[in-house]
Amino acid sequence: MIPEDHPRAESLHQREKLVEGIEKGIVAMAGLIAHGRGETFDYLLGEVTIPPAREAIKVSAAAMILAQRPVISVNGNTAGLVTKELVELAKILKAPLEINLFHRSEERIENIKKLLVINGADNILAEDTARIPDLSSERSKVSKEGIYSSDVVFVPLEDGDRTEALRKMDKTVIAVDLNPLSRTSRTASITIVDNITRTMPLLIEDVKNLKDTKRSKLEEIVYGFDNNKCLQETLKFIKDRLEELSNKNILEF
Ligand code: PTJ
Repeated sequence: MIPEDHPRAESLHQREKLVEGIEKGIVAMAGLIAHGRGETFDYLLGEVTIPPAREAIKVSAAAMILAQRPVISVNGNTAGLVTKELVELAKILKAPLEINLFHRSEERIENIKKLLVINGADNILAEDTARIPDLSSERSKVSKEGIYSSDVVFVPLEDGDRTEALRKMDKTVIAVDLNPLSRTSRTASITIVDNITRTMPLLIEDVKNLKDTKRSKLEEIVYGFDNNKCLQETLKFIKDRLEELSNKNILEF
């Protein structure tokens, strides 16, 4: 039991969800290591959604609304951390949830599918009916109706290889990654440098708010975005924050 008044209660809850996810055969063992890396970067951000990420979330919402065939890619960590939110986003966008695992196993795919169904999902893809070209990992196995023929793919906690391969297929790739230096962050079309647990509610809110906005206005939002600039601003935010903290008494952090 985590005491609610524990100063790091939220972070501990996330760890607990992932450990439970391992026990239920949803999260891969490597998912714990990936989460630990994410936590480190989250400390540098101050565990808040910083302005460049907030902008990238709004741009992502606009891009997903404009999409002809948006797809939400689900892996073990996202299924373990933000199940309900993934299902809600899929419903508002009328988009499929495609289970696509790096450490692929039929058993884990089935467990994730069941979890999504229990949480109300009615459009789940997990078939291995097409291949992403130029990608040797298990993640190249995708559904022909889903990721393969999508125009916009939402890929939280992704590996760089697939992001690059999806970009080569001319898709708009939206990544959520706490590490602004990862290859995923650098190769995605839109990178949200934020914790997936904070991003999902904001993304859902933005999709709801922008859903009835004119296409020309949404296009303006998307085409005005520069991912390189967004990552530069993120690094500058971290640099300025560390500089500010380095002049403070450590007990005031
Ligand atoms: O379930 P599977 O088999 O598909 O495997 C999922 C993982 C996450 C294990 C797999 O995709 C993987 O190994 O990913 P990587 O290459 O370690 O990349 C994960 C990235 O996500 C890292 O750059 C982390 O910093 C970042 N990350 C981890 N936790 C979070 C996060 N980003 C946002 N929110 C988080 N909670």
